[in-house]
Amino acid sequence: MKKNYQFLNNINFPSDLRKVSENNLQKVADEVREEMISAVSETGGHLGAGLGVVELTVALHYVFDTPNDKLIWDVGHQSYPHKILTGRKDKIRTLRQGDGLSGFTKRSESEYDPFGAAHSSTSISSALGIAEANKLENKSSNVIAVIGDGAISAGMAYEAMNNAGASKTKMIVILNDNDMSIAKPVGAMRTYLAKLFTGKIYFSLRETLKLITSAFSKRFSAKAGKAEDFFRSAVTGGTLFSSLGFYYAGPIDGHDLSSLVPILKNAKESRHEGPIMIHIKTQKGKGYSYAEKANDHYHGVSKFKKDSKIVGITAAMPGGTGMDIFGKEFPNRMFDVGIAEQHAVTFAAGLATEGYKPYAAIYSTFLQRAYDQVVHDVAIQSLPVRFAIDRAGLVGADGSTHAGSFDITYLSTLPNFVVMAASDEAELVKMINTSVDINDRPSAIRYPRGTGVGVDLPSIDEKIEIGKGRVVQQGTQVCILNLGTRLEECKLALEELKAKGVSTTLIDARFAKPLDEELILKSAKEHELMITIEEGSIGGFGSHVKNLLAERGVFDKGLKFRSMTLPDEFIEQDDPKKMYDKAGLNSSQISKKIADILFQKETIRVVKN
Ligand SMILES: Cc1ncc(C[n+]2csc(CCOP(=O)(O)OP(=O)(O)O)c2C)c(N)n1
Repeated sequence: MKKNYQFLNNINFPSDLRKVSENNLQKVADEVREEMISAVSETGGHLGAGLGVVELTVALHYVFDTPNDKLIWDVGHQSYPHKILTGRKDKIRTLRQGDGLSGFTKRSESEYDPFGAAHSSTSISSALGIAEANKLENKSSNVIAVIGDGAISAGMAYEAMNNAGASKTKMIVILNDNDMSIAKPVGAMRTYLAKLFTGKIYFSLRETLKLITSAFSKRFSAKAGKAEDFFRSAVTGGTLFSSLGFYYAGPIDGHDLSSLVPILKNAKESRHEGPIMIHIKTQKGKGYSYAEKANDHYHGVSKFKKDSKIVGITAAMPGGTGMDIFGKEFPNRMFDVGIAEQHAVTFAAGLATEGYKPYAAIYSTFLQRAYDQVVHDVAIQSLPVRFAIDRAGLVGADGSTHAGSFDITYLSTLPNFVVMAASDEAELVKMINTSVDINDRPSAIRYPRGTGVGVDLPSIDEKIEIGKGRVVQQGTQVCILNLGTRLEECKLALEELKAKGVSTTLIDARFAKPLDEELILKSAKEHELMITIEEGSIGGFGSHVKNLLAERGVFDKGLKFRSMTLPDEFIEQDDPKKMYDKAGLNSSQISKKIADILFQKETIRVVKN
């Protein structure tokens, strides 16, 4: 820590926090907020979400016996104050850096993170699992899930509430309602929560508190029977959650520790058998004027302008995917469906059946959640949904949970799919132009995070032939078959190899599916060594090429062949270049691998299991 704090200096763990008198908790919260702003100004990361839950974090650790009581943060992007209070304040300036703290919750990082996250809407399911395990073990510890109004819009949260509501298992869900997601949250749930908020009770807190307090007590419940139910819904609203089987209380001011602490104590001491939901209202970015005001920033280029059948779909990431720009121009043709990737895909499939040309812009990592929808609703029916797959490959500070490692593998294995990977921004434009005309089957274009290499962009009419790669440079000895943006590294490797007297062909494969069989087989015949390179896991492009060559008997004739993929491990957050170094996919590693094979420095290692 950079500063001397009156309270925070002496607080390393929640057990220290619990020694502070209740009157001083706001001062602790103020110090946590100050420390968090100062740390994030150095490290970058999610500022607004954490600032909104500072008081909640203090109250939760004050009231509950963490880590025995299990506290689960949905997504985990708001967990920086939690990290400060749970033994990690001295490392808080390493957030999202190589070897530093993760920007999300992580089991391996702390016993105060009982369930890791980064993708949204998993907290209620995991909390219920832990609560059921406690019940089986006759443990009385508490389980608390904190979920935002954005994250609760996802199907998985409802699946969990449906299950929890029907069970007689005690768990506490805190609904953190700040009327914000990354962008504005969307959908009927948002309207519903707003209605609860505008109900008369929010400002008559004392009264509400009294009623909730009595409603939680066994004595009151036993006596009051139906009257209790009546009071609860009359005063606190929340009929939807009540109907799902939750004991609903709120909304209450999530920045007011004098209401948070007693409500949480009540919930903790309640003998209520079944899930409890406490709905709090907070302000995202609280205490930092820039973050309070900050809107999602814009990036990306939209080229889908001419064709009125083109529609855009995003799952709560309009800014991150660039769909906001399309949406500004064509508001009735852009759909933000909320954090609901599964729904987004099947919704796009529905649009496709009616002759529309849906572009579902979803990060590679988040599309994982919708795999059955991709297979069952899109691929099997061969519907022309276009997947714009952002954040392909390693992503840097967000680490392994956000890496786009698997899409080549999970999409290229599906019949009917066209799978493209852009090697630079000009190629990306051509691929998007090409995809407009793919009307009989699904297609996907993957591209990484970040800026392009600075090449001129082609016109909107420039297209490529499906299943055709391009030769970037012709050589004689080695053939590099590259898929995606490692192309620049391959070009550097080429120079390094040239210096060693190796003549290399470089191919931009463009397609993982369908493969350019003609070019690949011809090149296999003409070179001594073929090597594939991709920013994806094992089982992707390289495997398909290998399979083709094996089936056509090319190896029988003695071709040397290797694949360079991401390694079979999850790579932790770091600077992207360093991550690719760890993955062994930078230029010097490519040229070394090739030279070692050609000059026979590789030995065959046999590993005993
Ligand atoms: C499956 C999935 N899709 C998208 C995201 C990207 N994402 C991270 S945080 C977030 C918004 C969460 O909103 P909310 O739950 O209201 O929390 P807040 O940030 O407002 O505290 C989104 C969409 C994600 N983490 N997981």
